[in-house]
Amino acid sequence: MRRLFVLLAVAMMVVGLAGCGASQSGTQTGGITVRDPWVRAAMMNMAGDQSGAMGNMQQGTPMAGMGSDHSHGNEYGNTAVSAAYMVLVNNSSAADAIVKAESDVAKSVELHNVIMENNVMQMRPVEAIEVPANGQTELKPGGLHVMLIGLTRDLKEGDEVLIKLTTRSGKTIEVKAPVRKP
Ligand SMILES: [Cu+2]
Repeated sequence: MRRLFVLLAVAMMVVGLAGCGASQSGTQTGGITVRDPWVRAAMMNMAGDQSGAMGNMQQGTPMAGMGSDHSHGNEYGNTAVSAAYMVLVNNSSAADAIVKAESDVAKSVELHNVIMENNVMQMRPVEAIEVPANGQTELKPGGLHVMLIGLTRDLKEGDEVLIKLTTRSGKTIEVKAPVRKP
């Protein structure tokens, strides 16, 4: 009887160690993790609103808007837009990248960067957001961001937005990002 207990205890230790080893190698090859995600608060346009005032308001004032990714009302017209920001951390020794983003709060989700062209800040879709080996990439206002185009609901301060990221290495990362005012 006593021998059985000893055997059981040994068996459990072995299983425990094996489990531990498995999860350790899992994080080593795990690549990208996300830190400090947040989404810019924004309101949906009201259906049938002809004035465009709502559209302008959500761009945030003042419109001079250096540092705002969304000072280009013409590009998306009255389509309500927002953006998600975060720090992508790569703890592995292999470079990786985010190649796709999805969320149910927007009809379309794109990876964007902000560039200067003719002294005007403009957003451009990018195919991937690179994250160097053992390094990090910051998504922040005025730079790289996850663009949410055609909001399906209001994004109010305190809400939580679920964003699904896909890495080039084939992993899916689920991010819960709180909504904040910039
Ligand atoms: Cu953008």
